[in-house]
Amino acid sequence: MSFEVTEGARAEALSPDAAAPVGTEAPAGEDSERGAEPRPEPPPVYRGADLLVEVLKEEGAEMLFGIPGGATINFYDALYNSGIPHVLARHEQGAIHAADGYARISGKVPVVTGTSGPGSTNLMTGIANAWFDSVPMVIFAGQVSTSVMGTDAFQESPIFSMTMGITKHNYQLMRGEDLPRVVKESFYLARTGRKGPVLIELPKDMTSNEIPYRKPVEMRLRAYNPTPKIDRALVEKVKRDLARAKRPVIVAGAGVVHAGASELLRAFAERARVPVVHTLLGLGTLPSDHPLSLGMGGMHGTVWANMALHECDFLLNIGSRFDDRLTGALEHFAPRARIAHVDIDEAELGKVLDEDYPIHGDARDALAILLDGAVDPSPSEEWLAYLESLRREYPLWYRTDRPYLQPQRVVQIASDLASDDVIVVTDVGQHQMWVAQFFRFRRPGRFVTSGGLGAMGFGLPAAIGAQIADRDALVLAFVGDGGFQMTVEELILLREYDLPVKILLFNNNSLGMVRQWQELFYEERYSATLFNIQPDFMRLADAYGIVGRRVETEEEARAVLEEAFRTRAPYLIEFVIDPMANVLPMVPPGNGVHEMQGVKPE
Ligand SMILES: Cc1ncc(C[n+]2csc(CCOP(=O)(O)OP(=O)(O)O)c2C)c(N)n1
Repeated sequence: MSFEVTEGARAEALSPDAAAPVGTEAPAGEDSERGAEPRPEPPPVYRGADLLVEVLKEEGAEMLFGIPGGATINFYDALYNSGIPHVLARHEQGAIHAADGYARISGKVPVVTGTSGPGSTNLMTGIANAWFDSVPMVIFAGQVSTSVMGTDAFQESPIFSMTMGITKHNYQLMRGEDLPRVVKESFYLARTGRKGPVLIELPKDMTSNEIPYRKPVEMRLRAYNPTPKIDRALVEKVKRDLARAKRPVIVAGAGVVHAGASELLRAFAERARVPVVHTLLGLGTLPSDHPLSLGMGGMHGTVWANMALHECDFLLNIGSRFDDRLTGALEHFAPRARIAHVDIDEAELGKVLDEDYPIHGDARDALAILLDGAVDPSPSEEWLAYLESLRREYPLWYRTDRPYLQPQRVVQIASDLASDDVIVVTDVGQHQMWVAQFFRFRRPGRFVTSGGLGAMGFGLPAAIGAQIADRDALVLAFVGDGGFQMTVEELILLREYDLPVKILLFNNNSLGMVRQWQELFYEERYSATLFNIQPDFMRLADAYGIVGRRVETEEEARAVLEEAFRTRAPYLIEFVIDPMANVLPMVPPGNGVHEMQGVKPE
């Protein structure tokens, strides 16, 4: 049998209504034919794979990403008529990063599948990525049948133990009757409390065996409390003490985005007159041009954000986990401040710092209490004026003395031309930091980047997932020439699913971020960071059937971006940038955040 997939044909297939409903009528129970005494109805019996699909539908699973194989073939067979759309990636890493981008933009829980052995191990980076950045997803890792598990059977890998440290929870499904409960618990765990990836190891016989299905009773997970009751008195104390502080600052992290609390954050910051430092994943929680937004803090933060962290006398951290990229050397971090920390995950409290006000709870609940009643503005006008003076004296800058296209300028132009609904995705490296520094974020939850893990190869597939989640948005994928080549195979999905992602490829012919460290801290010993030979990216675009443009000047940059933004087609735009451009300012490793270098042009 052969079939043809026309361009964009699968885009339609991505709509949940496109396919026929699943035909999973349970076989009639044998007992029903005897018909004598009235007995309780026996539960319907399903093939495991059909039951799995049934439960996925009950959970509202709307999107699957993956690649099939022997261990998951029954599952895929059951999916055939299920109506649940499936994105066929070209590498499992691509599938899971796409699911990650989809989850961040849609707010839903995608499903990811990989077959046993290599299919599952290929998912590992994406699982760790979702874990670090608290992204919800349910992962089915195929496994060999229970009868041969532990014998090093073909394509067996110990995925359950391998993923123990990088999942919110994981299950090894060994009994068919547990399947519905385990799947339902997985969705529940993934989407509640601190969100995250939940993995189910799925031996092949779990999908081929017949399984009776009794609807699981209500979710009862001992020792799991996803909605902690916040300590109101403590939050009110924070409010009082913050109002008395002379140099207060708020740190806004991803927890604000996850809680959908950006509006509340903004209202509170404005009423209390407190400036806000953003973590990388907290960018956008206030618009970048809001007068109280200090931009990003930390290793590549702004001077005024970092000095605010260093000189504050009261620091209210909402939904950030005090990552070392934010804090710099801990002994210098906010040395004179009383510190309040709101986190949905109790394990984060006291993990890095001994906080004065550890508050276990949701960012939204905390901000609602802070906003309740009158909010006294803190006496911080002098403090705000001081930070403003730093902003004027040490603005973000880039070199203008070199005959090359400066990447920061490209980010600025793209930011200026973009519409407000823009979704910004990045890969990992220098370009990621240039975007964090120079892009003007307008709305919360529209910045998709690999924060905690820093996984190169994330950008392109995550942009694919983001565009699937919001088909009308302008999606920009900023990638470096190194990371782009790690998941470049997913380019074909742009055409297959009709996704008009604009890829902004920053070509500096190097693994730029590592090269920068070698330049600054290893006496310019460029060990294995310079690319001697590169593919022809324009021919690559051609091979994948998307528009390719090569750009070397600012004028070309503007013209090509204008063209790309008004065209509903995927673009690969290669910016040939200054190979020696660096991300500055920089807090050298081991320093406090106030000890930055490169704060001004030399
Ligand atoms: C999978 C992976 N391998 C290695 C690294 C280490 N690393 C961090 S940034 C970077 C360089 C990235 O180069 P490129 O993608 O070209 O982006 P640029 O820094 O030049 O913007 C490397 C190798 C990483 N973060 N992830």
